Amino acid sequence: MLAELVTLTSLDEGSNQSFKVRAYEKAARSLEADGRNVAELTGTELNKIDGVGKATASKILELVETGRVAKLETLRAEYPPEIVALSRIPGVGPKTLKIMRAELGIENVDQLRAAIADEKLRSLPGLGATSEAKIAKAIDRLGLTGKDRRTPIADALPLAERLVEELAELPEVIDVQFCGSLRRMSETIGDIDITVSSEDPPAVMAHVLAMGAVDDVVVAGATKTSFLTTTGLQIDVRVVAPEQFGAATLYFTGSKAHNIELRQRAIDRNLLLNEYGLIDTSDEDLDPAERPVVASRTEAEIYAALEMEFVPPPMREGTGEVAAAGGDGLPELIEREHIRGDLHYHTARSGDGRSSVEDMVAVAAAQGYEYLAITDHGVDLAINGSTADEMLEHREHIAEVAKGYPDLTLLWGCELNIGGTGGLDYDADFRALFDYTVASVHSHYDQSVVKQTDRLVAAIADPTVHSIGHLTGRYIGRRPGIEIDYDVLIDALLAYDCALEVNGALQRLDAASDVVRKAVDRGVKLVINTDSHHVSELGRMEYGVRTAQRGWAPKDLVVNTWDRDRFLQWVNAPRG
Ligand code: DGT
Ligand code: CA
Ligand code: CA
Ligand code: ZN
Repeated sequence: MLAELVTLTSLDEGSNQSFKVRAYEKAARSLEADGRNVAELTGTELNKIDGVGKATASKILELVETGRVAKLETLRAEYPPEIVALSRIPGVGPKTLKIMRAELGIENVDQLRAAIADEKLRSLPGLGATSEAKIAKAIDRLGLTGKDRRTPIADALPLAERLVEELAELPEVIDVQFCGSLRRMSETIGDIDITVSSEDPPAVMAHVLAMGAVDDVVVAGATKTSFLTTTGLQIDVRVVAPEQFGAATLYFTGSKAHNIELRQRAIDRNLLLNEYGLIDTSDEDLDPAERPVVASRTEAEIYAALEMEFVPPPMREGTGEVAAAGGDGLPELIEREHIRGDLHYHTARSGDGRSSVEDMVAVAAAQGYEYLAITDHGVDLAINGSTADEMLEHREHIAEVAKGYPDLTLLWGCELNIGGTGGLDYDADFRALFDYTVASVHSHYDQSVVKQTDRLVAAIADPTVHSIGHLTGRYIGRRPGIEIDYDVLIDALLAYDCALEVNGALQRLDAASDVVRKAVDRGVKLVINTDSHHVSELGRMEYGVRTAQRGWAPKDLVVNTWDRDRFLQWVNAPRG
């Protein structure tokens, strides 16, 4: 609720820095840090939380008591999903959007495109031909056209996980799985597909219609319900019989290309594959309803019956995985349980870090990690970075905390900032003191491919750099990130034995899976990290692993699957 208020109030006030917007943001953080169940707090208790004002507290009470918030409803009516989508286009801030709406009547992406084509945007106050061209390019790169509007995975996956959890608790539900592009870990999602197995579909459907996420119902059938959330995202829920669950999840996970190849493989074996099962069609005299079902209960049984290895969902894109799984075999793929440490990890030492060293190390140790690199921001990152003296003090602090964890190797690291032309923080001698570094881009997103590639190569070639973090600096669906010549990049990573990060933050998933696959083909080392800034963010490791799977990453190329000795040998090897 608060996140939505932040978005819509920014649009309403024409600024994301207004007093109200910042108050909502601050309240959201305070409530998260507080940790108690917000729905169980009284008004007095809410007011007592530092950072939660009266107005916010009363909205929370209103939501808990009535399930709605009047102010939010008013804002939603005024700023429908199409307008919110417009505001996510780089270059279209809340202020610009307000002017575009008032002066040109632009209410959606198609109308914005038309205005750009007519060169009308450049005549608005504060805009010009350059910003017009920049917005046009951003629209193209983000694929934001008309009904193809897609939702960033960061907005869809947490919601799907919550819905699946809620459905799993129903006594009538035997099994439940989100499928479709979301299960394949696509970066953007058209709609969410949820498959439920139950003997009592009407009971499940009745519950679905009563769920809090439902805004508008599109289809309310006996075994399928489609609805829209308040943000305009469509969710399809289908209920199937328990013995058909595997066939249904396989079908609805797709991709379409993967399914087509599987069906062909079935036909070659006198079998028929559909959403109900894998069926033996060899006896042509049998009535179709009587044909024997070879497999249908689990996906694993179906793959086995097709004489294939199980294909992990992120790989199911019809790009060679069916041939590999049915032939020479898939690579020994990275799995979450192979991960032995996190190597991009912030603490309150960073301006944007929100948990103490003690707390961050405690949750990492609870994951069973063998090693951990604490990589707070270097001095060049305005506001968030630390001076050399602060970093030296931080080293003592980390060493002190390390005494409590004899089985965990704590590395004093740094997230170096790659400057516009490839420069890094501090001087080379100081950088060399760090046990481990990750270097990443946080600014200068609008340079040419050549300049961006050069700056990355300069960082990779630096002897104090172990890895490159969140490669492009993108925020999926919001900021495209830098453009890179990948062949040159990969050559440099190989030449300097530098690892490429797969950042598990859902807004980033950077390097992207297609880049990971290119790197893997050439044998580039990878590292999968959470880039955590708070104790609640360790679950990102799972998303990073799934993104790496989507890029066909084998376990052995991922340096943070290596045992401590092998890992430290790589870290301490001379480079540059
Ligand atoms: P999305 O929602 O656009 O991000 O992408 P998907 O892959 O989730 O596609 P969606 O929601 O239209 O359908 C879910 C899955 O259902 C899809 O991945 C495969 C399966 N499916 C849907 N339509 C067809 C079809 O015409 N043929 C085949 N073979 N499979 C289909
Ligand atoms: Ca879908
Ligand atoms: Ca669908
Ligand atoms: Zn960073």
